[in-house]
Amino acid sequence: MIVRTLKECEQSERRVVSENWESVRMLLKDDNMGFSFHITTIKANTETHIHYQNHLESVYCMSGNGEIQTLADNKVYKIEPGTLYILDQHDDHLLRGGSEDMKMACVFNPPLSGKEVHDENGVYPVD
Ligand code: 9YT
Repeated sequence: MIVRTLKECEQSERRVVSENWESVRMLLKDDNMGFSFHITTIKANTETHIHYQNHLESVYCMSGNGEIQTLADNKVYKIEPGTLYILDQHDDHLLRGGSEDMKMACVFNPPLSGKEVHDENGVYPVD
């Protein structure tokens, strides 16, 4: 069994900081679980274009507020504590932080290896 705390992961290379978000990747590909698990903070008043063409992701909001807009149909969905969004169609989207930072729990399949940051199209490469 493996046990890790958010605090110890935050103080390691598992914490990846980007302009609009930061993410603590607590469980990664090399753990051989078939998925990765991250605690991600989306900064308030930001907009990020994301399109995970090579990954499926589910995201659960624990605190804060924001919204997600799917670009295929321009629908906008409010995100608040208790909301889970599931990108089952590799959905191209805009993720917006609202008036407060959003704390999210994210699961990726296939798992991230840990070093990924979005490219200019909001994509992570296949590992
Ligand atoms: C919700 C989302 O995808 N945010 C971007 C960061 C991502 N969760 C990651 O790389 O950990």
